[in-house]
Amino acid sequence: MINPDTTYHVMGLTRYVDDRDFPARGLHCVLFFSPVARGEVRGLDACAARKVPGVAFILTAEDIPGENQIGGIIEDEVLLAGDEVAFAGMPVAAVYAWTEAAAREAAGLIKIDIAEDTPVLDPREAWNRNELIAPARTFTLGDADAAIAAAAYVAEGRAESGAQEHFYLEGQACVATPSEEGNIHLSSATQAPASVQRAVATVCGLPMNRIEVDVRRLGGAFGGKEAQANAWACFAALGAQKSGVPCRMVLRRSDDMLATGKRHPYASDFTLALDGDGKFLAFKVMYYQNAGAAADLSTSVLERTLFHATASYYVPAVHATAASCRTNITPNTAFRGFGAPQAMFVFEAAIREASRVSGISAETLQRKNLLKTGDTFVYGMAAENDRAQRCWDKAYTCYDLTKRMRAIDEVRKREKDTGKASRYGRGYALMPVCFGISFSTIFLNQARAHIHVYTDGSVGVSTGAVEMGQGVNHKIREIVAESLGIAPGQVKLESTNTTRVSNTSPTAASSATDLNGAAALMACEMIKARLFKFMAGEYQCASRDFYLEKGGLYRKGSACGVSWAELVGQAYLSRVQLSAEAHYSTPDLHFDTSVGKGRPFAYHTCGTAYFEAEVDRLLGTYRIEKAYVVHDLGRSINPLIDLGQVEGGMVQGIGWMTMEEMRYTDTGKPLTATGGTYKMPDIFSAPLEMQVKFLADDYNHKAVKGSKAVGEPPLMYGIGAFFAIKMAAGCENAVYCAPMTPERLMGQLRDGD
Ligand code: MTE
Ligand code: QUE
Ligand code: MOS
Repeated sequence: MINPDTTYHVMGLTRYVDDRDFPARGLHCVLFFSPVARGEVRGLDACAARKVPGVAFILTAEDIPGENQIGGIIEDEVLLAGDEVAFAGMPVAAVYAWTEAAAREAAGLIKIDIAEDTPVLDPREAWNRNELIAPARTFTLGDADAAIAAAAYVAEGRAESGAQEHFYLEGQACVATPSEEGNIHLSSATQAPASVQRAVATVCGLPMNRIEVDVRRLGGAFGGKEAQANAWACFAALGAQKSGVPCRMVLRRSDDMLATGKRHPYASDFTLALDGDGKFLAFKVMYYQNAGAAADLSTSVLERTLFHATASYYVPAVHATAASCRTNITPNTAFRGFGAPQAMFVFEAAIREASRVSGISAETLQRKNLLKTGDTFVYGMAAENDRAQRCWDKAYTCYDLTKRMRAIDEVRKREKDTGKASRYGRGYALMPVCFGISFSTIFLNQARAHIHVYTDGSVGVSTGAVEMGQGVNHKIREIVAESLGIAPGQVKLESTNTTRVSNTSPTAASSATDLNGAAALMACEMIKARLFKFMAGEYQCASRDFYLEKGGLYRKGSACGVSWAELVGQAYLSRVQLSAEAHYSTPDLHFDTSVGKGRPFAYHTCGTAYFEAEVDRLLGTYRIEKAYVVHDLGRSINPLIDLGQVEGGMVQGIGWMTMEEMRYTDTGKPLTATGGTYKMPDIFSAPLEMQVKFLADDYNHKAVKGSKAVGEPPLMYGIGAFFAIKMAAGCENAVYCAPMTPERLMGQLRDGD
């Protein structure tokens, strides 16, 4: 079943926010950003800028009619800087002009006088100065210190992972159109229309019912448009509100990369204790999260880090502490995996360190401690099945892993014995993933769907889900089509619109199909119940005897000779309601933040990846040769879409671990905030051979139609690439610093000489 969206993308017919015609009588907004990472603003000179022909007006903090506040979880983020700047790239003034070129020219003429302060860039330094977004949090299980004291082996070390730019192909964008009554319609590239609605209402000083946010689709988001689409929508709305004409705010790539947050870099200290057989006894960890200059979603990201502290393994005693540290870089934000990848990297580093200390191979330690049914996580929930182990074992049999690894081991041993290392080295790594599905913020686990059946039998579906390339629209289309027994082509997925479906959660946490698909299915059931009741009256029989299939009505195994369109037409003439709205909320979720225990996830998505890498030890360059995956998807709604998610997520994870690097000067100015200086993974950096197999025959009772969420978990497979490269290079040291760029690898290879 081919996703029709894909066809439009390939043909170049898909229209994103900035592809629609924008009226000549409309304003373009370009921002003036702080050139300095930290300091006090002494003066702003916009005289020359105002004189540029075509400039309509320039707004600064004091011109905001509502509140100058866009913080979501914590109200600590201003839209426009006032007396202080907190990161290079912080918006200071918004220029509105009749052409984008005029606005950009004017923004370039603005002068700012800042008393520069020394920025804090390192999260450990922020911690030492007690510059925190919120108090540190600790999750515990058992007595970690006692277990460490009694252990046969204790591995201690540090691990660091870097930032990651979302690099959605469609940049941040919003077009705001005012109406004569002072209402504002926004066409926004956001994962969170309700959040844009709330932010715009706050900044414009209007009630939420006057703001309509519409989202057709996004050209990629990956978490980067979850909280951070709000600011740009606010700038467009402010322009429209003040001028009464449409206003367009589209960030060019370099402004987007300068001003938007990335994946949070983390620095961590870990201790992993084992018994003589390699069973994990205790894990102690401290995470220093580089939150940037404002909270954004950092505290929620941090919580997901704590939830995934022990990754896919059972550890009976855990002490995990985490702090969101305030630094002078862009506020970091959601990125596929939402804090879990950072935690899993630390744990995998701890396993390699434990392997060095104990002499037991990493994959022996991994398999020995992999989660099995009944094992408790640090948050008190127990593993409900053995699918983590089944994926691991299936990877071994499907891909003949033992043989592959022994072949590489033999070469390595020969090199060691003879003392002659060849220029090219090979290595491998296994990477299991177990990712909790649901928003850990319980109230967000809700969704609504609104379905209209039109009198010709065609169907329109509105939900809170935002299509960003992950295929949620097509999955919901298939759910609805199957429920109504009609062809997917008869089902239209409407834009995501706050006026049609309100108070929606962001499309995030991999849960859009789980939540919105379930709501859509419920709405279908409501309409079907009414249709069957109506037909039961006509046929003088029980409504439960009916079902819909192949475009028609069936009763007790035989066709009634009434097509779907005829059924709908008759029901309409008899005044049967043909629309329904349903609300779904994930059952049985609870979490007590005061003790850090509960059931925050409906279920877990698991799998195992195996990587082989080859390193050129002279140049420090490498290739990921093989990536073999066994992934548990329950009963997939659309295996082709899910395969795309697994492959795409994994390659994105490999990029994060191996090549993507954000660098700053000592004064906090980004050095890599352009497409030309930031190295992105591309088709040449994808594994030369990629195979993905699904764990068959597993109906997941915790999600719609037995499926499992797929969006984020595969990204974490990419962590395996780091360790495969490390092994291939022969760098058996205690340095666990990602990304493993060729420069860094070359440095390590030279130091080893
Ligand atoms: N896939 C594509 N093509 N583009 C995206 O932006 N975002 C990812 C993932 N897959 C993304 C993607 C992220 S971060 C999430 S949370 C999920 O999709 C969100 O969609 P879902 O809940 O429908 O899986
Ligand atoms: C996973 C997620 C999110 C999350 C929790 C998860 C997420 C998100 C939020 C969130 C939390 C509090 C808020 C809010 C959003 O929590 O994406 O607006 O007030 O946005 O476990 O992906
Ligand atoms: Mo995804 S990081 O939850 O948008």
